[in-house]
Order: sequence, then structure tokens, then C-alpha cells
Amino acid sequence: MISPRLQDALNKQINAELSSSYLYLAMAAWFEAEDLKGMAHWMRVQAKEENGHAERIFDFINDCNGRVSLTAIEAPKAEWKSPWEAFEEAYGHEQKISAMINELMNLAGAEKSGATHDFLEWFVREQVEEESQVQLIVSKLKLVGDNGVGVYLVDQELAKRE
Ligand code: OFO
Repeated sequence: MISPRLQDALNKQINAELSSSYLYLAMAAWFEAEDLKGMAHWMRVQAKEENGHAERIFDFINDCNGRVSLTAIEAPKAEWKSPWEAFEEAYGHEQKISAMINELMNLAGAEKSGATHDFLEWFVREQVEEESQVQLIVSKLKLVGDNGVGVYLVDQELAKRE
């Protein structure tokens, strides 16, 4: 059983996770168009992960006998000036998602829902990992700048993501 306020906030988080997935899929499409296949692959994997995050919340709401409600997802942008700009945006986006998860944690505490608090702990850990991974890619891209060989090497590295 979850309170209506928590249910509403969790449904908003489903939308945020699906919006993240859509954003990363848009980035994958742009990387494909730029022939940066490794980066496109990395973003496709990320988009799938975000979809999985939405489904985790979907399942949790149902497990609590709540009601899932899906809302519209805004169209993401389609162009970036450089791989660095795209990953920098992804990093900023993940920071916003982390802040949303923290807000949800606070709400779970305020609504005295130990189950939701416990459920969200996985997301807190996941966000630490995601922010750290994306930040490392941003640093590498910043380091290589406009150097084509450098961008090529980062692209090769990102192709290895499982
Ligand atoms: Fe990358 O954000 Fe989900 O949780």
C-alpha cells in the first residue's frame, strides 16, 4: 500500500526514466548519423537501462497494489554540436535524475513508507554509478577535444560496453 502522494511521485519518476530512455535513444540516432558507432552503441545500452528503471518502478507500484499511470513523453532534441556536448548533457541529465530520486527518498520518509525507501536505495546506488561513468566519458572527451584520433579511440572504447 502506498499513499496517493507517493504513487503520484513514483508515476512521475516512470515518466522521467522513460524520458531519459528517449533522450539517450535520440543521442544514439545522432551518433549513428555521425558514424560514431561505439558511442551510438553505448547510448542504446543506456536507453535500454533507463527503460528497465521505468519497469522496476512500474512493478513496484503494482506490487503495492497501486495504480500505474503513464503520461506523455516530450520529444527530445535531435542535434548536438559534438560528442562532448552530448555526453555533457547526459551528465547534467543524470544529476537531475539523482536529485529527483533524493526527493522521492525524502517523500518516502515523510509518508513513513519504509518499503518505498528500501526500494529506492537501489536507485540511489545506481545513480552514483551512472554519474561516475558518464563523468569519466565527459573528462576523456574534454581531454581529446577536436582531435579526431582521440575521438576515434573513445568511440572504440565505448563500443565495448556490455
Ligand atoms: Fe540514468 O537514471 Fe535511471 O534512474
